[in-house]
Amino acid sequence: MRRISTFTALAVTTASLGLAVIATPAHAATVVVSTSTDLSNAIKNATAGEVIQVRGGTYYPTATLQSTVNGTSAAPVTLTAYGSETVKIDGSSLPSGQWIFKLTADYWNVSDITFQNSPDSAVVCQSCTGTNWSNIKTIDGGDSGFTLTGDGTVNNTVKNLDSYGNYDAATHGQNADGVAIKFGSGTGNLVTGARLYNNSDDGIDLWSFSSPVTIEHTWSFGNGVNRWGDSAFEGNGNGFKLGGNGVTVAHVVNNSAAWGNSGNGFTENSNTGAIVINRTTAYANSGWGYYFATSAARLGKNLAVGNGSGSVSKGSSVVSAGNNWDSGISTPAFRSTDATTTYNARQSDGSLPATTFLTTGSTTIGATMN
Ligand SMILES: [Ca+2]
Ligand SMILES: [Ca+2]
Repeated sequence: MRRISTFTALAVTTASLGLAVIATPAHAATVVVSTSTDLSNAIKNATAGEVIQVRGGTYYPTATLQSTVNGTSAAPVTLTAYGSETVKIDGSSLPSGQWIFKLTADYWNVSDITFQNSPDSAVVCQSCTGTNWSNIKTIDGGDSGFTLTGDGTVNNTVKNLDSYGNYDAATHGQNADGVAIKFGSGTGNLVTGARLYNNSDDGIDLWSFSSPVTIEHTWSFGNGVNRWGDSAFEGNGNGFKLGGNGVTVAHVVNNSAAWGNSGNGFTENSNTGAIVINRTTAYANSGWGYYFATSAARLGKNLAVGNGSGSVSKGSSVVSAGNNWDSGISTPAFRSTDATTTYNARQSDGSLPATTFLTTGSTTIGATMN
């Protein structure tokens, strides 16, 4: 582990000149790690303002990487790949039931790292404030890929996450979501640019999270399909599962799409709140495109095509306007229904790959698929 501190260098220089030596602040260091042990220690012993850079390669930690060290808004802790190198942290050597990475901390920026093959959840941020996650992958784990949970979950941003292939074998797929923001509270949480697919349970699940979450520019597809030959498979397969456990909360979903899920594209899941859903598309899900039977959802300018149970199930408290199931609204044609390009590599800035899939050119209805 190599530590570089500009403050240390300054202290040495002033000492050699016979000047008063100022105590070296314990921050502003950069730490470069290239072994699992050093990675674990760097995370556990991080200090506010520190930058942890991980050299390229695949790491196999033997215990959960975790920290309770807080950064600050002005001096966050940074955990990221070294330069443009490819970093994978693999949970194959962890004991069963362990997570790869757990933060119970505030103000961390984590970017450009793949967390794969976790025996349980891959990444869990518990009661975190002000964390930023960008260009992270959480894949092929034994429970949900990426989780925010606990009270005091405030102002966290998850940007350009890929979360796929997660499956809880012991419980027959009933739990592993792409993103789980569950069992907690706190405002200002945002998921943007996510691709959540081929997970055994839901794409994103907001079960029992009692403050509004905002989701935008997110694709959720192919979830809840039994891809594991599990004869007792129990995955739910909702693209966007926007409630649960009796919580009433006005989550917001903008410009996002759900397709090919085994359940509903977008569902209240018993949340009776004023959920806001605008400019989204639900295509070829096995259940309803939009299931809002008991909520006071505001559904605007959404596009539902080819869903097994139908376009929308809406109760009397739903406000519905400008959607293609509303009277006088036409259904624009898709430029493509071939989803192949949605699996492509992301663009150089980390945004979703370019695609014509489910685009229509409409400026008034449906997701823009970017
Ligand atoms: Ca489930
Ligand atoms: Ca779920």
